[in-house]
Amino acid sequence: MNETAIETKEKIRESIKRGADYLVSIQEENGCWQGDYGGPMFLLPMYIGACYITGKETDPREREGFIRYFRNVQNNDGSIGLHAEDSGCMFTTVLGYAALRFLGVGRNEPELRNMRTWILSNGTALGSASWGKFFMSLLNLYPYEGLNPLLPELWIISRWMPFHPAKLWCHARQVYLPMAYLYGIRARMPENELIREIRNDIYETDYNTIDFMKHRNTVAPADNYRPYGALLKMINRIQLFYEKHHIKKFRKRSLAAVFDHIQFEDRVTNYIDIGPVNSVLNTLVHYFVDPGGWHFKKSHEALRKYLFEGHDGIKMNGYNSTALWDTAFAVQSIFAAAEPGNYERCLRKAYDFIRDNQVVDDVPDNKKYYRHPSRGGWPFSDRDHGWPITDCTAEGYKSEALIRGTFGINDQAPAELREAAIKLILSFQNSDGGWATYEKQRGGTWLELLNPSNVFGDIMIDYSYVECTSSCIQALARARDTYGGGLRKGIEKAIKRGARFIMSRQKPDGSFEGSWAVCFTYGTWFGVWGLLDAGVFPESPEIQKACRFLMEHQNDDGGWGESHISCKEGRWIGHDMSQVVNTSWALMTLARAGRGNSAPAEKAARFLMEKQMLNGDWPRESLVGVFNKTALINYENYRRYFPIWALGLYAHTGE
Ligand code: LAN
Repeated sequence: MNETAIETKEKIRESIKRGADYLVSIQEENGCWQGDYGGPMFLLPMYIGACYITGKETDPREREGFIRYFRNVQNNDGSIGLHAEDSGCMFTTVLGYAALRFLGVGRNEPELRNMRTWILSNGTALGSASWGKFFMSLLNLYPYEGLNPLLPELWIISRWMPFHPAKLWCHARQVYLPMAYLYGIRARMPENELIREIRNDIYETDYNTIDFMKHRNTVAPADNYRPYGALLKMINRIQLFYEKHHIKKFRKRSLAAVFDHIQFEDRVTNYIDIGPVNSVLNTLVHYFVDPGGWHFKKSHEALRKYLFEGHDGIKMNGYNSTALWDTAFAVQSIFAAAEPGNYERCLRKAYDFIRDNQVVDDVPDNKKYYRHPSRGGWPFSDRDHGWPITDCTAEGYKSEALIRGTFGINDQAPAELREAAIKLILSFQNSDGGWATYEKQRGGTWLELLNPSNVFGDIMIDYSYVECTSSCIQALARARDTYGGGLRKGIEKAIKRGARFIMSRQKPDGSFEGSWAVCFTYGTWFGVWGLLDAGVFPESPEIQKACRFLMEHQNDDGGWGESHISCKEGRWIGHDMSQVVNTSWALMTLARAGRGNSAPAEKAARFLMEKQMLNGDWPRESLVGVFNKTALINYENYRRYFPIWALGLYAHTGE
């Protein structure tokens, strides 16, 4: 080894140590890592709107934090985007405007003036995406006749109908559930002076003269990522006809069934609910049913768990936390990069957190409430939330196994629970060989034609994803040798089918499109690692092609950078700057695919080291998390563990 090579090795070791030390320093008392999960800009206005409707005062410090957040995220033209880095969106700008007024910001403050100008010059609140219109109806800023129906009756039709809610992606199902209830009872707050004033501000003409019926399908261009199709329009006309003539007895029964499902979801998630949107809406359901009641009180308390003070103000996070996901990756990065013995205390604590947050029971009556079994799974956040996810289960399993194996931990956690995790993963595999997120794919892909959200793509059913499939393969590959007999055979078969699914998703240019982060560097990382763990050789054409794709997109500075528009458009679109996280994924891929000694890998490692700050952290750059094609979300810790993971793999290449 020549002198510069030795020097570089030393530098990498030093950089990894600083990075790992920093990462360890921000581990929480209970052993987890977690961080800011803001980004989507429709959440905080919904929270503030819910407080306004229910008469819950916000405390002054919090109010300052909320206002600071909006000010930091607002665009120069006055608008607010669907997410923090997006250009203007009517849905979020109108709800943001109302929220700021509820918080007491004066009508004549410059940021509100700018917002009004933007709203009026972009087609007014009439063009808001459907969830915006729905929320405006609750706030009495938009009348119910201007909405397409959200029938509660759908919840009591035969389970075998191809559009039964049980077939939907659980997030869509759980959002449209309380919406159906609130629609069914036409829930809305009473009109008051401020509401009348806001109405005046967000429409061009007098509120009482607008024919809202005619605007059911009006969508501002900025909100129209998935335009209403002909089939959906026709179905909406049928629903409207039904709504006009609906039978009262039937409605009553439907509402009772819907309410039962809502209460179930609250009960099994400790009122946290699967996500922020249904958490807000379920809270409102309880308020309208019984404003002084226990359920409202518990719901509102749980809602506050979503609030988070970040660098830019106080926001509503996209989940109750990122704890399990962050902890699983932080652990794996430390293993890849450092001598685990040096971090034993930290890793043992992480182990306790992971073990204590595995889901140990199925929810009661799971079939009745359309829930897949849960026992053995891991959630994205914690056990209180309790909805297991395929890839979180896989990453939880992998990270737990690493720590347990290394330190010979022999605690109370029964081996049977680990086996349950593997069996659960097997039970989640789809017929196409891939894995979806929370459930197996249930409905047909045609249901996407009925996507009524305007702003999101791919929300109607749970699809197989390269990322989820790869994580599951990785966990199964790790578990394989532990078991014999039928289970082992099942694992082997599942891995093969999973690998075939991943191959089927490779694009002609060698890349894999990611769905849960930006975008092709993320997808390609998962695609390649999944194939490698399934036993595909690094020399195979699939892996070689994927590496070539990455190398073709490397920037001169050694880094990679992708714009979030890649996710919207499904093709590579470069960022104007290389990004630490994209670069880490690319380097992680190359290093494991046998390219760790290549010049591109070396340049990438240099790029990462140069970007590192003195305290061992890396600078905050563009948001990289994404969901449903259009919405960015912040993974605060990605820039902390992925670089050390990448540098670690790079440093150990050829050892
Ligand atoms: C998440 C968070 C975690 C994420 C990963 C585990 C990282 C991913 O690999 C699979 C998908 C999943 C589970 C995921 C799906 C979409 C979620 C739930 C979110 C991005 C967090 C918030 C988002 C949810 C849909 C937000 C509410 C908006 C709707 C359109 C319902």
